[in-house]
Amino acid sequence: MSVQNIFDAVLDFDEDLAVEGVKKEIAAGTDVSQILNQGLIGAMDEVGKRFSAGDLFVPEMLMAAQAMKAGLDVLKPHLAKGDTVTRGAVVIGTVKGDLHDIGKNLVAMMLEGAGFEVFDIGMDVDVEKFLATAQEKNAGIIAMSALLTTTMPGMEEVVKTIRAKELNIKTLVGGAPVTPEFARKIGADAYCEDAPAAVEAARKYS
Ligand code: B1M
Repeated sequence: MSVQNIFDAVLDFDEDLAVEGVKKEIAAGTDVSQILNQGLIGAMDEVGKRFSAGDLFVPEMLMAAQAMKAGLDVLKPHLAKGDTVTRGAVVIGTVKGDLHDIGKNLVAMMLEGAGFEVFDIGMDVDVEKFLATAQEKNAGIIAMSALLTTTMPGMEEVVKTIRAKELNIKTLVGGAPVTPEFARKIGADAYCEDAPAAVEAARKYS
């Protein structure tokens, strides 16, 4: 076993092997930040690249993210402050009235896999909950998902409230009906077509 095996396990979508690999490396005394950054995060970076290149599709990306998450759960208790890349905190949710969460969950897992501290506040999230959580968790980024044309205005409400309160929080928006034009029109900081794009945008603002 080596950190490379963990990387390979994630890319093979093998949850059990990813968990086994992380356990073995911890037992062998391998630097936990190496397990995290080269094994788990490195693999998710590669998954993002392959998805963007059209070599991987959503179901595979979900399976890889699940393998990464299983490995990360084993590693988490061993992570001391300073081991993580700590790219910053992100609050993510599906906007008010919207109960679609598959894409949002995928984005959350990819962000976590990229080293962000992710606070997933679920579906049907109103503006107050987005802002209260971001302030409580000291998150610089709010990521919003909408799958219904009727719920997209919820994104604008969040962006407007952030502006009105002059808060230093960046807004990322995504979801099937969301377009770059809509994101621009409501004044969101970034439109994210898919999960790797969300990771890229979050990196830009962290
Ligand atoms: Co619904 N649904 N649904 N649905 N559903 C759609 C969205 C719809 C397009 C189907 C259709 O009619 N063709 C349509 C919306 C039409 C519209 O408004 N334009 C629709 C409808 C109408 C409805 C109901 C109103 C149906 C009804 O009850 N009459 C109802 C609404 C409930 C509600 O939300 N209040 C409803 C209910 C449901 C289910 C509960 C049955 C289920 C959701 C289960 C769940 O999520 N837990 C469901 C599903 C599964 C779908 C479809 C089939 C699939 C959505 C999905 O998960 N895609 C969908 C049709 C479709 O999209 N083909 C449909 C896979 C997922 C990985 O992709 O979410 O696009 P996606 O995420 C992508 C990107 O968009 C992006 O990254 C992801 C990965 O690449 N992304 C982000 C997403 N969020 C992001 C956030 C970011 C960044 C990127 O943050 C920065």
